[in-house]
Order: sequence, then structure tokens, then C-alpha cells
Amino acid sequence: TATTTAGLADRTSELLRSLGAEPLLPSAPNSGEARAARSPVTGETLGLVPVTVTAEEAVTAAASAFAEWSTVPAPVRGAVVRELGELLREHKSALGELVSIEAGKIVSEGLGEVQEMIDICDFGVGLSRQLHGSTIATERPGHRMMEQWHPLGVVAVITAFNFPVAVWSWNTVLALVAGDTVVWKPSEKTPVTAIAVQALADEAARRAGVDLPVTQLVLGERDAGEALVDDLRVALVSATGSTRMGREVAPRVAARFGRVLLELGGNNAAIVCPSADLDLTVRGIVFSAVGTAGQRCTSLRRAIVHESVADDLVDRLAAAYATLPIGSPLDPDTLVGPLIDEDAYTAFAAALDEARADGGIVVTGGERVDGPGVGSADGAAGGVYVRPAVVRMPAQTAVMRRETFGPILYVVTYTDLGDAIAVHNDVPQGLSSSIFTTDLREAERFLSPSGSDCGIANVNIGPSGAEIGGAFGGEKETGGGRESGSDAWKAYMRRTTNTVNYSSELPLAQGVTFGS
Ligand code: UN1
Repeated sequence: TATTTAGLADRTSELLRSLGAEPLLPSAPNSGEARAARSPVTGETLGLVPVTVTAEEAVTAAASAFAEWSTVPAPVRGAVVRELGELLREHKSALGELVSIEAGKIVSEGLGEVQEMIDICDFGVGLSRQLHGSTIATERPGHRMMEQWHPLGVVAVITAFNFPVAVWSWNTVLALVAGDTVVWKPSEKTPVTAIAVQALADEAARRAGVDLPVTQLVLGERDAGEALVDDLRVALVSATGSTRMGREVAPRVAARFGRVLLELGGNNAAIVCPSADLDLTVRGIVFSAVGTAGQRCTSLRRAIVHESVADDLVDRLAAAYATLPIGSPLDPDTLVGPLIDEDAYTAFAAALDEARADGGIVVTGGERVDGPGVGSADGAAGGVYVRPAVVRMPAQTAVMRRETFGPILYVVTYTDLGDAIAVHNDVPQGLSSSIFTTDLREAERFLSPSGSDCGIANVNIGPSGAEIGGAFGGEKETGGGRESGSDAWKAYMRRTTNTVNYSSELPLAQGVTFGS
């Protein structure tokens, strides 16, 4: 409705100020090169994004800060992360609202994203007193062998629009605790939340008494990202985004022997077995397929359903989809917010056309609907709103093997679980997956080496909405990286193996003798 979205530009400035950041520059006709920030809620311009440092300048500062930061004891480094966590708690509602305004997430998901940041900060503070290496048995008497983990260097963090702040935090928190310094290049579509988060990170460092540019923000286009990718001083490029982007980034970083951590496309499925609890399954599917308007890398895109329950499940899904409130994500009752932009709609519509041409039947949804801001006084073009679609497909055709970043759920049926798992794995991506069953054998088979080939495999919950405590990422075209919890921190450090001789002899390994 118009009332909940009136004055998004003013509201954005207000929120930025409350977060300790400079407001955007007002839009002016002669603004030259400056880029406009835009809200997908109404399509309106939020203001002009100020020019920040260049990638080159940021890396120079980050490299010199690293020399000092890497010598600060890890538990002391953790203090910055603790302060960041406190600031995020304090400003959760403001930052969550900004995420809703700029990325179009519904209120609960905007807040949830900030909570995910708080959670990784808590994890990082604990981690700052861990970062443990092993002591390993050595074959030589009077010797000790161990490994240590040392800071790696400058980390470039390249993030996508759909998790404009949480993905930065998974990377940055681990990198800071690891003793690295960070240069962040956010999506061109979400500069405002990045400005806000950078202000909080600066304040956290100040509160922790750290006077070094340990985290920096580079706002720019593709060339800024390329500069980071090609800079020899950048030890690790952690990039989240499309498989197409990863395909360009990975070989360029490899050519200079840098490291990459890639978190690329997903094409996540749910297998629904005859014994599934269908009430729970419907809720799990709807959240994963429709949440964030299908724009998570973990969104559910394919349901592989046993033929005996397929009609019943699809009926229930259609009924649930019919009641979904679509509209302004700032309205607390909304469950489906906008797509990020017009290009996203083009991809959504093209995928549905292709599915129909393949013999798919759109059971529900697929239409474009008016959102808030259409025809409003400020002349905003309006956001891009669609009804989430469920499409029954005769088989897993090409369109299903592609990631379309929008709320389309394809449904195919199966007879034999082995075939279902084969269909499940027969896509180029390998991020997240799920099975709905109450049969222990089916569940364990799905989690076994001959089950799901994804980095994340769940039972009786959908593929999206992972907690930060686990390692996050996937295989194949998803890129192989792991971020966030478990031992993902190791990607941000370098391992050194040390052998210490505390004897007065010099025995050589492998029994080699050399002279006397
Ligand atoms: C993403 O879409 O890039 O598991 C990340 C989830 C979220 C993160 C998604 N915790 O759905």
C-alpha cells in the first residue's frame, strides 16, 4: 500500500544516519557519473551513492594494515567482532528495515539476515580463542611435529544482492578473527546496506581500539571486482554470485596462484517420499520455494515426488500458494516481496515459457501483479511483483537444470527412490537438498555417499534457511567453497607444518642416511 512505502528515500537517509553512516546524496539532474541506489519495493530512486575509494587504494591500505593486524593476538582480534555483534544487536531493526528497502526482503527475513550476522559474530568471538592446529606423531625420536594456522593476507569479499549483509559477515568475521584484512565489493544493486554495515564495522573497530583499516568498502561496477580478482596482493577472493561470475573469477585467480572461495548457483531439490508427513512437507516446501521470492541460492526449485502422493501434494501446494500475501515487503503481513529488478522478471517469464513448451503445466501462479508505488505521485515505475509458480513437468528438462532466480517450483514424479536420487543429482549445481520422509532407510540413504551430492543435505526441512554453525556451500558448479561455521575458518588462514628437534641427534626421516 502507498502509506507503507511513502518516502523510501527519506526513510533510507534516516536509517543510514541512525546507523552512523552518511546519508545518500540527493538525486540531481546533473549528477554525472554518480550511481543511483534503487528500491525494488517501488522502483524508486533512494539517492545517489557516494564515491568511495578505488579497489587499488583499498588493497594498498588493507595490505599495510595486514602487516600489523596479523601480529595482534587472535583473542584480541575477536574484540572487534564482539563489538560488531553488540552494534548489530543494538541496530537490528534499522539494518533489517534497510535490507527490506534495498533488497526487497519481507520484514522477518530482513531481520533474520541481521540475526544471521549476530550469530556469526558470536561464533567468531568463540573462534578467536580456538584456531587450533594439531600435534602429529613423528617417526623421529626427540622430535615434535605440529601445525599452526597463520593469518593469510588481504581477503576480497564479493557479495550478491540477495543476502546483501549476511554473506559479508560470514566472510569478514572469520577473516578478521583469522588476522586477515578485508576489502568488500558488494553487488551494484545493494550499495546502501553495504554503506550502513561498513559504518558499523568502522565503529566496532573504533570501540575495540583498533586504528587500522581492517575492513573497507569499494563501491563500484564490474571493473572494481576485476581489479580485486587480479590484484596479486589479494590472497583470497571469496565470491558469492552466479556460476557465470565464478567461471570468470576462478581461472583468473588461479592464474596468479591466489585462492578462491566460491559460493555460486544452486538448484536445490526436495524428494518427497510416500511416508512423508504432508502437512509438514507443504510448509517446508512453501517456505523454501517462496521465501525471499525464490531469490536465495538455497531456494527450493525442484520437487521430486513419489507418484502415489504427487496429486495430493500439488493440490495442497496450490491451496497454500493461493493464500500467499504478495506485496510490499515492509508490510508485516506480506510473505512474498518483489523480484530485484526487471531482468529478474524477464528470466522468470522466459523460464515459464520454456517449461510450457517442454510440456509443463503451470498449476498455479506465474502472473505479474501490481505492487505498491504503481502510479504513485513520485512517478516510480513500480516494483516487480509476481505470483509464485508451481509447474508440473513431464520430466526434468533443460529449464529445470538451470537456476532461475525467482519463485518457480518444478514438480516431477518418481516411482523408485534410486531413480529419484539420480534425477536429484542430475543437475550441474550442488548446493543444498532435502528429503521428506519418515522412513529411516530412505533418509539415511539420501544422506549417504550414494545419496545427495550436495554440500547441504537435510531431512524433513527444506533446503534453505541454514544456521551459521554448519559449513555453508556446495559442490560442482556451486564452486566447492565452504563459508560460515564448522572449520570453514581454515580457508582464511595458511597452515604451517613445523618439526622441532629437541634432541642432540639428527635422525633423518624415511631412514635416510647422509654421510656419517
Ligand atoms: C544465499 O542465498 O546466498 O541457508 C545464502 C540460507 C541462508 C543463506 C542463503 N542462511 O538460506
